[in-house]
Amino acid sequence: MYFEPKIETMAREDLRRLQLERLQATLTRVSRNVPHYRKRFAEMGIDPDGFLSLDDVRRLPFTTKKDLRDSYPYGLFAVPLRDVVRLHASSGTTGKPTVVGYTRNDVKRWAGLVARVLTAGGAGRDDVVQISLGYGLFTGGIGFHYGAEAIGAAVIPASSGNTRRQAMIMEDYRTTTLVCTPSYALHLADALDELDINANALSLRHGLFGAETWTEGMRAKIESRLKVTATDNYGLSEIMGPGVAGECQERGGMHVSEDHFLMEIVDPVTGEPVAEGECGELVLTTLTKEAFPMIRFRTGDLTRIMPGECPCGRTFRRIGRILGRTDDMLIIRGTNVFPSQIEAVLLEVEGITPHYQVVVERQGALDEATVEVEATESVFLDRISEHQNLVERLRKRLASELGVSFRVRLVEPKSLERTDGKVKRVLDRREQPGASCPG
Ligand code: DLL
Repeated sequence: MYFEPKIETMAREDLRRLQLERLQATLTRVSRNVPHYRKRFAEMGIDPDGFLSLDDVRRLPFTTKKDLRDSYPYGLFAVPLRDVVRLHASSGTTGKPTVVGYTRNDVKRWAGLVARVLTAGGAGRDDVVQISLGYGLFTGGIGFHYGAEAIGAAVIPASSGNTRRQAMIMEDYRTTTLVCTPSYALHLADALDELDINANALSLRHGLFGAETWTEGMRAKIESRLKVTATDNYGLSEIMGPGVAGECQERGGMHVSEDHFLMEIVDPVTGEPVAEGECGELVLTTLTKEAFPMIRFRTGDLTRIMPGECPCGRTFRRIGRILGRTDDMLIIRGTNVFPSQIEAVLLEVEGITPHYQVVVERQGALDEATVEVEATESVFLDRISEHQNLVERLRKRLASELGVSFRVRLVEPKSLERTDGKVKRVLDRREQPGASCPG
């Protein structure tokens, strides 16, 4: 099922033509209306009318989080505030968050793009969609809400938190589609167990998850505990919010709505394009945004373009699972480690949850990394000697599988700090390390 069949299956050459037209219009607009881009284009001798091929995008300057922070709050807006109908902000765990704006047209297009990923994820007008993502400045809740209304589903704006109540709602309202972060999906599964609600007796069929990194192991766990097909969904507030890319039922990567976003994968260090299919940093240019257009935004997210065509018939290319963030890769005593590799190990050990955080510090000349992981309720109530056994087992397992010795600390269930439902995976208290892809 497609939300917009003609567009989602359009021929690649038609798509490229459309992208070029839209890129030209965007460049003209930003050079006219956004002083930051006008200045950068002038410095680099870029004439927006001289763009005749999509490959020319490489001549354009990158936009970084620093550019956004320097323009806080409204400096990069391309329309006057009177044309803005909505403001959101990035979660911004460090420093000032980023404020993003939407015109009436932007809000409408956004709903359409989220409607596409919801449809791809299996939802339709007969569904009861429970949105258990935070409503507020975070784009997750409201973003999915408008998309779910656009497909005509019955929407439950549950927001995040009050998990036991959510589990009851899920049973009583006969929710068929759940939208939340993957870690919250597991919390909901725990709450169902606590309430003695059998997932088999629920009406759940599909789950759309995203907003944080997760692994195939976590997908398998969610699918078996909640009895859903679990699809991955990607987006970021700087570009729009959810709806930038989402998996279809094939679950082989997330289709990027390329008619609205131009994607590149670059080497995070040199900024040069990587070879076809290789992992690198995702860079996005918006092609239709009115209030907050972005030129070559460095997302910081590491992924790759999946090879081949998708059997679902969509012609939009797919990106693979987000493998980590350029700023989350750890180099512990010379070995590169990504949080997702740690998560894969945690999933195999009984008594702990996959909710964790890695704290890295420099002790003298050496790096010390501590994995803080939330224990399950029952383990947390156990005797201290049991904790020590578990910590020791986990430490050995991490050392043998990742080649790095971590300290391990068990913490109380649900105690790691969450922003918009997401745990910040890495707290690096050293100077910032460089970044590259895993493996
Ligand atoms: O997290 C938007 C969103 C909401 C996407 C709900 C999907 C579902 P931000 O708060 O601006 O926006 O955070 C964006 O979250 O740069 C990634 O690092 C991470 N992220 C988003 N989706 C995924 C995903 C929303 N599917 C940042 N897998 C991005 C891994 C993700 N990381």
